[in-house]
Amino acid sequence: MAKHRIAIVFGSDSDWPTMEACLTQLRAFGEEPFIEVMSAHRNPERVTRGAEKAGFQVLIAAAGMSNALAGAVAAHTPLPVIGIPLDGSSLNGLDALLSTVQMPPGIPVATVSIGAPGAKNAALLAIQILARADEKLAQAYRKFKTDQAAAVAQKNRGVQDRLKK
Ligand code: RP5
Repeated sequence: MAKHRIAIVFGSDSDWPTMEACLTQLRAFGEEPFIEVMSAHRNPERVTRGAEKAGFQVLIAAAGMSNALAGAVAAHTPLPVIGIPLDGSSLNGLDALLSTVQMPPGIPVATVSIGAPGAKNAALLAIQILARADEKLAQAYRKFKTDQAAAVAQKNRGVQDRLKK
């Protein structure tokens, strides 16, 4: 098995506080991703490297402002690309959202929500993709869903108890 099945790239070290949520969620499933800061605009030559040859199965690309990174990565690989729009400007991530999601037909980028929730969901989506060919990971994901549902039930019990008082 390849050392890293998932690669995460993001546009700047200033994105790290948000992207840490992605790493934390992947590690919760025992996945250790490859990580690199690269920019579609500032060092575009890094974006064209052979991700498939490196053994990755899923790529996650995040940037703030104009998130050209996710689309540029998708243009250079047959691998599935998950794009995270980051909140890095006075437009509160709307600019990154539109530039991530509005891909021309033929170059899909699976776009998640803006910022930390999206960073977490990108990790979960990557796990779901890998889990299709990894039963152990699929079981872990089923447990994650069950635990999450139990947590909601617990929250509901708490609210119901407060209503009785
Ligand atoms: C984007 O521009 C980065 O992803 C970051 O969100 C934003 C600002 O980058 P820095 O100026 O902090 O390097 O490319």
